[in-house]
Amino acid sequence: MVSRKPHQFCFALLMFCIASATLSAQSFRVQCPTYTTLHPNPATLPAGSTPAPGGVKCQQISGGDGFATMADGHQIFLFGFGPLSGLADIKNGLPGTEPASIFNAAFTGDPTDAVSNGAVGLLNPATGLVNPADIMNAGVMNAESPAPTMSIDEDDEFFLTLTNVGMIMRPDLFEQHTVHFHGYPNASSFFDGVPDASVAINIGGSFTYYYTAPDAGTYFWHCHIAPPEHLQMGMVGQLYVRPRQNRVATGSSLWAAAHASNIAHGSSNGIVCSDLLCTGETPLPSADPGALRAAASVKYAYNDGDGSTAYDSEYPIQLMGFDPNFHFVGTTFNPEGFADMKDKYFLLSGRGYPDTVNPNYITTEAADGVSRPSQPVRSLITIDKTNGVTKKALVRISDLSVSEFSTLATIGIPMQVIAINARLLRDMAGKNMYYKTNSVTLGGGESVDVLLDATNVPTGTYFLYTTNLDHLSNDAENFGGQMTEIVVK
Ligand SMILES: [Cu+2]
Repeated sequence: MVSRKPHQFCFALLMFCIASATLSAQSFRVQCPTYTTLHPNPATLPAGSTPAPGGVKCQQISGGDGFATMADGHQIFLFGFGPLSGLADIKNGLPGTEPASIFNAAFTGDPTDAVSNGAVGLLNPATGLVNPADIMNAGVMNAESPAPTMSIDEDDEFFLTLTNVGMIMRPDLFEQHTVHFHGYPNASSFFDGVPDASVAINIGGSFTYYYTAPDAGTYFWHCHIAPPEHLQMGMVGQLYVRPRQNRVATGSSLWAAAHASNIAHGSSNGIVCSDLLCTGETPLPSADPGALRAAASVKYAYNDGDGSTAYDSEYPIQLMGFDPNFHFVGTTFNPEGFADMKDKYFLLSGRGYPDTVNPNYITTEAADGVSRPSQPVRSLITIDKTNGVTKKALVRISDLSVSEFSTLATIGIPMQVIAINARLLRDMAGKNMYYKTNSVTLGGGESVDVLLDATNVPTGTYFLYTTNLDHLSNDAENFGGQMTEIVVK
């Protein structure tokens, strides 16, 4: 553990004064409408019309700083994002994205206990007004690694509010932050988070990003202010969109669901799909539609039309790394050499082995003496052959490392690659181009979806690990880094 220094308390006090002054000049707000033009109140629809598929989802995050604990016990300073809604789900390692009804119910309790999923400090859902004191109490030093996970379903509208609470350990910095959905089919650059072409969020301000969800897939997100610095310092998170095919009823085909969706969006024959919510191609009808829904527990990675991306459980895993020297100078007011950056902690979703298989969230005591959830995402993969229908696990691998390429490999369980960079591997004739391998290599800004199929695999514990052997370490120590376990039972 790093000992806490008296000067840290002085910084904290100074930052609090600055933050208070800033707060009086600006305002925090959230935006999470229950109904929208695309998702109107069903009670107001003309008789006989079908409600639009999907719904309104919301999430609020803080942009600020915090600490995380590495597998060797070292505390590392973060510029990062923390949860201001969905706290209970995030503490359980899940996405913090909630339907409007839950988000608008407002948060109850102590943020460090994370017992409810409502929006912190929300005073009035109609006006979006929040209590700034609640936001600061919850948001200061609550940065997590990775940043809060987001997950939406195709046809959803997503309202994401970023609130910049300032970096209390670095009161000399007046850092803006943004949210950039990498590789995402955004309707407008305004919500793309690239500051040169859009807006950036100042300390004491909030901004609500708006997204539709046209294409299922595994994406990821990060801050786009001084990317080498803010990404290295921890402002990276996971994002995925679940396909329409999950909503297909047993015994019916995705074709029928797409048909109904198109009718609901104004098509007279149910085939033309030209609005915002239907930019993806409609899959061909399956030869055996009933097989698409073997059980209610089965989900799909993509709109495959043939059930080939079905799985029982999913595990988002983000490849990333920290350079402790860079983080040290980042908290000690020294200049950072971007070109000298070299990761020494190699992480799966903010943790090095054996922390990757820790079934609990990991907390870190910050400079104010309060322990907060710091690394909530577990990477222990479990495939239950007894109760599973498909006996497959979907691993959504994304890479947001700033300095390294990484290879992830398995022994004993082949990986079937079904998609790269949120695109199903399928040729123009509709044939699957999936392939089996025992390793995938990703650079920063790439994602791969793989299915682990345990059908013919004996029960036991297997490993998902990097074959970059220097990445199997926690800084100086051996036996750590980018590795996790796959339990087949
Ligand atoms: Cu940032």
